[in-house]
This record gives sequence, structure tokens and C-alpha cells, in this order.
Amino acid sequence: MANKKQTLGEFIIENQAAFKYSSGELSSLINSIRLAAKVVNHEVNKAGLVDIIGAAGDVNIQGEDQQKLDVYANEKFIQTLTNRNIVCGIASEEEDDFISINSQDENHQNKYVVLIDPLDGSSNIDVNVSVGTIFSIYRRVTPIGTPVTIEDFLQRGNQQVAAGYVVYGTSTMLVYTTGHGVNGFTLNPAIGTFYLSHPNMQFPENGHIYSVNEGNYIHFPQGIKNYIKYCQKEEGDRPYTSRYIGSLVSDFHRNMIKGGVYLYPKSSLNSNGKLRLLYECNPMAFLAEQANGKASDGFTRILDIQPTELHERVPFVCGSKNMVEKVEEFMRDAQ
Ligand code: AHM
Ligand code: MG
Repeated sequence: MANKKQTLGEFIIENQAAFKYSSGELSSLINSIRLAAKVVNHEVNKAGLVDIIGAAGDVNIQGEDQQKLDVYANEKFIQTLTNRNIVCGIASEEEDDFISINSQDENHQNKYVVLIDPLDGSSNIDVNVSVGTIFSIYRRVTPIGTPVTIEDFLQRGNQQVAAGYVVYGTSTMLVYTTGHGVNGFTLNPAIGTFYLSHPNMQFPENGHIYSVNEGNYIHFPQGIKNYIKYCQKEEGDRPYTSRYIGSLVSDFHRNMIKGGVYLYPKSSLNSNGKLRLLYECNPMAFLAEQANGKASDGFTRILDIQPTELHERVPFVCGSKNMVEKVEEFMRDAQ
């Protein structure tokens, strides 16, 4: 039973001992994410009021228009993470290359690298639909005392020490794991404090929601087409219901609470789908597994994939265990 008054700050301190490296540094890192989340939340909430929405004019590495809030969120997270002597490198979906932090860490003593998608689903901002921030934390693999290298960022997802997201929705929540289950905290905007509202979050094993951009249907692999038809078929507890926000964090969050599966398959338009392994799929997969769910590229466990480049994309199927396994069954059968 949740202690209704437990704040995120208290929770971090109380659970520090359970973390295997338990030096307090990871706690401090999560605290800096908490701080950046509040700052970004404040700005996201103002989006309808001020002339901040719309393209900033830049085009990011994926060739998409960047919006001003993406840039703002990117800057805030990088700034906040750089300010404490914990992080040695950051990779962001909005940056072409990773950032080596050496201004404050001249002797390269910091241990952690952070990968972020500062504002995922940002095309939804203009229409007042929920967006999110996704983060993923690893210990560096190169020796302390040397600058970070690409190797520190291209680690398999199963090496993550923490991951989470912030959803800027009807209420703002921070949901994260350090490998001991998933806990969700809701922001009380009046006083700027996150409270533990969703302890030990779990995906129901089965669900009735499938979340996929069906506009891409004709381009999907046969296995995915067959799965969608299966969901729509009137038989047993089917047809299922379709819910797609187009904002991964929000679709994932809803499916974790209600039971469902999110799919961004490969298609004849995008041979690896759209989502990025390092900034989106790995952190969500870690959370999913910690919440008794599953994440796969249709055949392989996401967390076991060896990344080869920073901005690599993979097909993504994630959510309630039995539903993800059903998708995998359809993929195998269509081979
Ligand atoms: P982004 O990182 O450019 O915002 O793209 C990721 C988003 C996900 O949040 C969402 O699930 C997906 O793109 C929606 O894509 P589509 O419009 O192709 O369905
Ligand atoms: Mg994104």
C-alpha cells in the first residue's frame, strides 16, 4: 500500500540502498532529471499561451522539423545533467553526436552516461495532446580517467541501470525503474512536488488494446497485417479496441495501466520502423520488463540487440506479455 505522502525525493533516498552501486550518485542523477522535468513541464504547459510552438527552423538528424519546445527541452535536460558531477556523457535524439562532458569533469571521473529523447511525440504539442521525455542511464564501459567514447553509448539495453519517462499529460508523471520494479510519481503543480501515486506498476498479462498507426497498414509485413486482422476478428474476447495517440510515452503509459500492445513495425516505407533503439525502445523495453511486460522487434528481445550506431532504428512491439508473444507468433508464422 502506497504511503500517500511519500515524495519522489524521499523515495529516492529510501531506495538508494537497494541499488547495487549505491553511492548516492544515481540518486543525484535521478534528482537532476526530476528537476529538469519540472522546468520542461512548466514550459510545456505554457505552450498554448505563448508564441513558442511551431518549427524553430532547424532540421534534426532524422530530417524532421524541430519545434521550439524540443530545443528547449533538449537544452534544459543537457544543462541540468551537466551541472552535477555525475554524468560523463550525454546522447540525445536531438543531437547529431554524443556530448562528452569535460568542462566540470576535467579528470573524467564521472561514471554515468545518459541517453535522452527530450520531447517525444512533439508534433502533438500544437494540438494540446500529451508528450513525454524518455531517459536511459548506463555506467560507462571505458576506463574512468579517460574521455567517453561511442562504446559507452552503444551498450545493449540489458546493461541499463535505470530508465524512465515523464508524461506531460492531464497530470504530469515521472515513471522510472532502477531494476527493482516500476514506480510512478504524480506532480502536484501547486507546490512542485512529485508524490508516489503508482507504486509497483504492472502490465496486465493480457489486454484488449492494440496501438498502431493503421494508416501504414498496406506497407506492413504480412505477420503484422495478420495480427491486426486477428485483433479485429469477432471471436472469443475479440474484437479488441484500437487506441493510438501517436505519442509513444502516452500510448505506453495507457497500455501499462489498462493492458495492451504498442506496435511500430517495419514497413515498405521504413525498413527498420521509425523508433530509435537507444532513446526510445531500450528505455521503454526495460520499463516494460520491469513491469511484467515484454518488448521485442517482432523476433528478438529488444534489450539483447547490440546497437551499432547512435540513431539506429528498430521495429518495436511492446506491452502486455501475452499480446507481444501473439505478435511474435504471427511474425514467425508469416516467415
Ligand atoms: P518523434 O521522436 O519524432 O517525436 O517520433 C516518435 C513518435 C512516437 O512518440 C510515436 O509513437 C510515433 O512517433 C508516431 O509516429 P507516426 O506518426 O508515424 O505514427
Ligand atoms: Mg522521439
